[in-house]
Amino acid sequence: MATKETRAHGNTPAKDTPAKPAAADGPDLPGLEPGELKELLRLMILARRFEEKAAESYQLGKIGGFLHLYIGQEAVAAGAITALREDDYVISAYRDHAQALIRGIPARAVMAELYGRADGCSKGMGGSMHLFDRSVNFLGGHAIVGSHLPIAAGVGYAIRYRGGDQVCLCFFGDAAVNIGAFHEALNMAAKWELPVIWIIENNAYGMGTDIRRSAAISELVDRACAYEGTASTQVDGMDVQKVRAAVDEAVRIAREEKRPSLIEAITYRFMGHSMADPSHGTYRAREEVEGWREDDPILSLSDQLIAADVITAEEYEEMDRAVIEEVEGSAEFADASPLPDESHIYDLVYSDEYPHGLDRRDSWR
Ligand SMILES: Cc1ncc(C[n+]2csc(CCOP(=O)(O)OP(=O)(O)O)c2C)c(N)n1
Ligand SMILES: [Mg+2]
Repeated sequence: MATKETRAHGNTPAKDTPAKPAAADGPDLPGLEPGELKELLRLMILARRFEEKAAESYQLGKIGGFLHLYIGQEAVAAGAITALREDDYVISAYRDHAQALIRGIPARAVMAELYGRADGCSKGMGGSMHLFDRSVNFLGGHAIVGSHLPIAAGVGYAIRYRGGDQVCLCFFGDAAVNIGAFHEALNMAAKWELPVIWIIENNAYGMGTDIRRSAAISELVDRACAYEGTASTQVDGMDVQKVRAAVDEAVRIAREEKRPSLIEAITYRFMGHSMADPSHGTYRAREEVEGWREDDPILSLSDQLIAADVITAEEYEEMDRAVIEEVEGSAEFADASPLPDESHIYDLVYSDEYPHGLDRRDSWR
């Protein structure tokens, strides 16, 4: 059963919990302005309310395919993405709704994508796992575990090749650290000194498998030691300010020292692996989930901000109401959006122009 005791960074033996790192391990809190703290809170509420609506729409049969909710993990995306500049890049695995919203894809474009509609950010052809929007440098949404890590290294290489100082923030789950592409990507990023920030969202499970049953290492962050020059830190992923502090520092390292970082955020998903999976009762106990729910990142921050007079309880409720309105509007928008035209089904699969005078191999169509 999970407890939530803290653990120090290092080679501590595996415990029977996905435990949280000690506060003293991370950098100091970032000292954010009240406006920035409120915005962090609003972004996490947006992600939460959006996914609650998406779950409802899924149950009504309006969303097909898989739907992986991020509920519980919001502090990781909010803390990390707000540390970036507009010209930086974000790339993610399939649990990508919060990252897309926080990066700035409008809720209605994300919801329409979940509904498979033409006004979705991927024109209704990608769905939940393939959100994409070049205008905000959000490069997906990738369904194959670990597949986007080499792409992130490629983005880092392109930044360096062009002499820029942007960074690429790459999110992935704990199970991805056992995939070959993880090692290939971290190796090249270290060797070529690429400005990539790798973020392991350690929610303790890959589908129904406890990470301690599949990883031959107890602290996932220690994987970084195999790739010299890669900075590394483990952070409490239920605390948005700590995540922000860790990513602020990684961004500095990427821009100034031109080095990659590996951050392990210890977090937890409150829902099942996907909508097809119960939240507890099979591979994890109800008490474990309830224990982590006590650390809800949204309630923790709102309590803290109300206690510190940064926000009043009324302002918090008003913020929540405004977000719910936005989310409801996004579902109405998605409902009204048309299905993509079938004639465009191959448009985004193959390039229209093949290099070197080659014929399109799909010319039989
Ligand atoms: C290469 C590959 N193998 C298997 C799968 C099936 N699969 C989908 S999600 C998943 C678990 C991944 O867990 P983790 O990386 O911890 O991410 P989380 O779902 O916890 O966010 C697996 C095995 C896949 N998508 N890709
Ligand atoms: Mg996981």
